[in-house]
Amino acid sequence: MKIYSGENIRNVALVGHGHAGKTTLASAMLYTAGAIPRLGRVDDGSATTDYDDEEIARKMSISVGAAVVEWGKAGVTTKINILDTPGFNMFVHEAKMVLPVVDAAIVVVDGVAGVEVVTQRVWNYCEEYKTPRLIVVNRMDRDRANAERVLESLINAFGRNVIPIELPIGSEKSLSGVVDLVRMKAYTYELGGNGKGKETEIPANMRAQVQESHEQLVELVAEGDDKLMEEFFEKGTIPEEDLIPALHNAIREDKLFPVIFSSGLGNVGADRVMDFIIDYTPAPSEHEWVQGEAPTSGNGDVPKRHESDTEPVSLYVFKTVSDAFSGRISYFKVFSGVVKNEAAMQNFRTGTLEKLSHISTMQGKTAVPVTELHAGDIGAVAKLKDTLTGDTMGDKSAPIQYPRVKLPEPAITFAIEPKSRADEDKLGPGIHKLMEEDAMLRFFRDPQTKEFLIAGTGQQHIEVTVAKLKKRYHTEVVLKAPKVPYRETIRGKADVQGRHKKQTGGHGQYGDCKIKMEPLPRGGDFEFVNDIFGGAIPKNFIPPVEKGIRDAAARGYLAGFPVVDFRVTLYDGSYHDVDSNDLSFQMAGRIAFKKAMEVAKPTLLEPVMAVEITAPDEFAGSIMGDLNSRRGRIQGMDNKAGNTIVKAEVPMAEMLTYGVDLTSMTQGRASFNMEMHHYDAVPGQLQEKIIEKAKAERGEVKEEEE
Ligand SMILES: Nc1nc2c(ncn2[C@@H]2O[C@H](COP(=O)(O)OP(=O)(O)OP(=O)(O)O)[C@@H](O)[C@H]2O)c(=O)[nH]1
Ligand SMILES: [Mg+2]
Repeated sequence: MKIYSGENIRNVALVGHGHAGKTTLASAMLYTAGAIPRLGRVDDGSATTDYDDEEIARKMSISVGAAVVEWGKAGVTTKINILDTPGFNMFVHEAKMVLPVVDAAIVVVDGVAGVEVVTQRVWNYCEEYKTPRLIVVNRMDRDRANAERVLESLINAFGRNVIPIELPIGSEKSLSGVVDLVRMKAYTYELGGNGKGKETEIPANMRAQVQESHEQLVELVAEGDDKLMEEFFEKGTIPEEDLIPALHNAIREDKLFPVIFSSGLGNVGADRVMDFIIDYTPAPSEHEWVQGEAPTSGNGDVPKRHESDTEPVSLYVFKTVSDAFSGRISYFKVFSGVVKNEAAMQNFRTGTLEKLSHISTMQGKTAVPVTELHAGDIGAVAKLKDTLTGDTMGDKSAPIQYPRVKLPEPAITFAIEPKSRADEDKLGPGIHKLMEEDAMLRFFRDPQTKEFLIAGTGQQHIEVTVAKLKKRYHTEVVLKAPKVPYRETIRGKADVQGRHKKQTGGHGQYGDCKIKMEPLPRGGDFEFVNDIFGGAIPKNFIPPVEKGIRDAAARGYLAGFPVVDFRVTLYDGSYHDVDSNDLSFQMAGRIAFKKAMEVAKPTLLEPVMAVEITAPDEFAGSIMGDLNSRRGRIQGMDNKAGNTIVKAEVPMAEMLTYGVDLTSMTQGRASFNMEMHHYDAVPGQLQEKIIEKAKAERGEVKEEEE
């Protein structure tokens, strides 16, 4: 592969709703540019960017795939790095994770469905990152594909700055090409052909419409620019050589969002997508600078870099793959300087010096070796020692950390059990490898039940993880019902004495404490107040009392869940010169805690989730009704472009299978986001049931005698 520098590089992310055809469009670009010998298909597992076993099995993208084309235009070859992102709602955070490294997002929309739930979601991500957008209305060859209707849904959702710069010629099975509204030329294709458009005359029956659309475009572009406006008024039009740079600037500044049309599978218009990327999306060298996350030196200045070869070298790792054979592969963006093969660089998080042996450009799963990568380019390297996604590396003398992408907390938790002893040994290491490549995966042990827990974005996410564990690490597991992390607390007060006394030949044991217990507000956790005067308990025995209480609280009172949000005040006690020791006072603390719980009106708390559901308006009623039956509290409703957005707070216990239920209720046309919000008391009539169930589950773990 040739070496490219800033002005001849473009980095784009294909983003959008699941099934819009992003992966297929990537294949069409690769095939048309001659990077692959035939157009790879998602349906037979041959698409370049969906190469993982799970992606092939499920016929959908699960993580970001990288590909590259070298596309010649007007005698100059440009390297376009394409990052193909998943559109399924449980994996769409992958799209957010690459926005900081691309110069533009190609928002792919289905020619039949128009704007869908995830289209809106990725659009919001782009707003957050101020990512320039080019909209591709794809699958225009499908039955019922309709350019006009889709344009309307786009303008409805994203405003009147959405403007077509192409119109399709024909539609459905008779889709035969596109008209370029900037250059006023037509390009025709053979459906399923080599993808190279043939320049022809604009069809006579389209001329009036094309002229009108051209004028609308010119007017909108001129609107943002006084000089162009004058020119437009004088001449009634703007010449191509002024229009293209003006459009380029408006797109870079997020003032305009141009729309073009294609069929990835039919290979119509993919060449135009590449032309438009080169003409209209900014080159890395055009960005003013890239800012670091926080100061790295004592003077408090936040470091920043131009995306230029002459700056100190720095790169940002945006993706990690744990390959069972080649080990860890780190995908990175060079934000400044030139990265040479074999270079040594410092990881600014760990301080480790890493050697970048064999840098490459990724073509799907294939690493294409390169000798160097310049500022603005994207590449990959294998076998870094301890560099993870989100890390920044570079020249030791010029530290910087680029901002990491913020993601929500996982929404669903399962208990995970190894099938055999051998599986048990492999489980931890296997999952930890998977966590390196999957930012939304969590793995931990329940301190109460000692069970292994696995958390992720939803049921399918966890299922994919289980399948990867089996395939890559030959580890088999059983998933069990997700656990709700209940807590216990008190509603009343107590004033009790805890005395531990034992006389068994030789040294005895003696500890005695008096405590008051009272509730704290939610989130208050635990407070211990020492109110001992005059040495009723010697100083060194006070921490043991606290420890005894903490230990007992962690093991719960009602049903074995940790007790939280309470204050204990130790105010009196007594001791024995010979028999008192740490252990005796710990025991006294435990006894006092139990006695206090008996009278302080213990109760259960449950986690409540903040949920945001987006669905076509027609489902609003059934979604609200369903949330009511789940003890949900509606916090608000909003309407946007034919979608209803419902915000609610719902107990976690009622949401364990929500992803599956919502999918069947709406035929997969809704999406939701869920985050832990707060703890709230469990209604009285439910408490008994939960306590009984928890006790039954813990049956074999008998409390040790005290
Ligand atoms: N008719 C038609 N079908 C297409 C076109 N592009 C893709 N498809 C089909 O639509 C389905 C989804 O295509 P993908 O390329 O996997 O869509 P995607 O946007 O990558 O989907 P996710 O990875 O799940 O987000 C596949 O069955 C494709 O063969 C197209 O232009 N026309
Ligand atoms: Mg895909």
